Amino acid sequence: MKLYEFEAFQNPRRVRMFLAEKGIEVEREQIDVPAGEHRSEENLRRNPGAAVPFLELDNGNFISETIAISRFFEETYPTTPSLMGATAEEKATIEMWQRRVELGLTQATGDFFHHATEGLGEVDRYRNKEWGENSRKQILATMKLLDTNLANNEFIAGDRFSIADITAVCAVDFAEYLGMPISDSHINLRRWHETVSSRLSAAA
Ligand SMILES: N[C@@H](CCC(=O)N[C@@H](CS)C(=O)NCC(=O)O)C(=O)O
Repeated sequence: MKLYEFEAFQNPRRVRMFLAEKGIEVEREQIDVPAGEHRSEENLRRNPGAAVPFLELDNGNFISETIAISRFFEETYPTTPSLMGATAEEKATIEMWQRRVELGLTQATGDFFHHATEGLGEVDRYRNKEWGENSRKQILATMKLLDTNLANNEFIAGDRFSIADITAVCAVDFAEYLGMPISDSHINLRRWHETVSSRLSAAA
């Protein structure tokens, strides 16, 4: 099994954090995304979505999409800590928050990066500045939503650490890199960020 990734980016970090929380070790290979290596013929065959991360299984098949890769490990290693929920309600609640965070922060920070900044430079030349700036609004609104939610919950999907926290901390850190740090007024989000960032997996 091998994980193809590019260390600096948020989606590969989500998978590394997920694996670290579960104590699973997987061989990794770097794909030079800023150089466009993810768009080579060979890598497009492995992941037609032209992105990292993607996982090569021992049977030669490939799985891409961070959430699908995480699901594979969640199901394959059932005795490791569950990060995607145990009961029907837990699973649905985690998925609800994971989805909100993925659309409102992961996707929006990606759009901001590609459209409001130089993004991947020559590798990806299409820019729509207006769309980039619209993403900023979405990022700030999602941070506010999370702050409100965290007033009554220790973690994003309730009282247990889950994949929703992993998705969120990776996106919040990327937002900070893009010049959108957590607002001083968001005291609940700040408290949560400090707690989650102090986990060993956050450095994976
Ligand atoms: N929906 C995909 C998104 C993956 C993604 O966008 N990865 C970024 C790195 S964080 C990438 O490889 N971007 C390449 C590009 O935009 O050309 C997932 O969840 O894994």
